[in-house]
Amino acid sequence: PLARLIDSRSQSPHPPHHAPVGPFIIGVTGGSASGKTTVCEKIIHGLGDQRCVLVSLDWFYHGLPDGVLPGTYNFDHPDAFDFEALGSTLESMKTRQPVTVPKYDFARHSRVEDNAADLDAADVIIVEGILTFYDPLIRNLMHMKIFVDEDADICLSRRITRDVKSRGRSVESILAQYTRFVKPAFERFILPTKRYADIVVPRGGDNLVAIDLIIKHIALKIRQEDLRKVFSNLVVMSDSYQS
Ligand code: UZR
Ligand code: MG
Repeated sequence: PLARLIDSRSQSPHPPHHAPVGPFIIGVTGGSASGKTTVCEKIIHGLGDQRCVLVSLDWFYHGLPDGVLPGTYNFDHPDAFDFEALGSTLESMKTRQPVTVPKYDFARHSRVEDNAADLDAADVIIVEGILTFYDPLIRNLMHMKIFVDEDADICLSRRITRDVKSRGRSVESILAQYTRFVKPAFERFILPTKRYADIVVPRGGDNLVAIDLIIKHIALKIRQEDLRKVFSNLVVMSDSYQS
């Protein structure tokens, strides 16, 4: 039995140290205007910016189909998003390749291809949006999942202020869209994905304790990977020395 114990211990549960190390992928979701973007910005700021990149699900809207009026199209339904494009973007980023991502214009309800942006390889990737936990393939790429939980009245009042100021909306159109699409879709598609969360953050960007804990955890993971890289380089060096 002792021999078996030693034997099973010598079989490392980790992949061989020569294997390339992928970035740490974090998913952040929650209702519209729940504070997702703020939580992400605070995490990135806390990590010291350079090694972290934010990918927004908003960039992957298909956009308003031709001939459809903005007030009649459901932007909160999973079909409104190009999950396939997001998935292949993340797959490339996983292997540390630089990628080009589309940008989205909320005032025109369309992608602005000419305005596409390049993202460099990063150690930490944060994927943020209302339905980032919805697609199983994308969800399974994530190492840590955060659900930002905020009361509906706070989300709505924040959304009115934000969308009037920076997305070119009228209060009437925001309220009409809210009752027709945003609230039902939250209950039907977003809230059920809360069960996939590792961490639920109430009070969004104001919850500095939760944000601090998250930052510390990510920083620890990055440090572990750094050590693993140093270690595997040493092993490669000593391998080549022996041969
Ligand atoms: P966040 N949205 C628009 O209003 N117009 C568009 O062209 C595309 C999206 C809204 C969308 C959703 N819904 O609730 C919100 N509506 O953007 C998601 N109605 O963005 O997570 O930043 O709130
Ligand atoms: Mg946002």
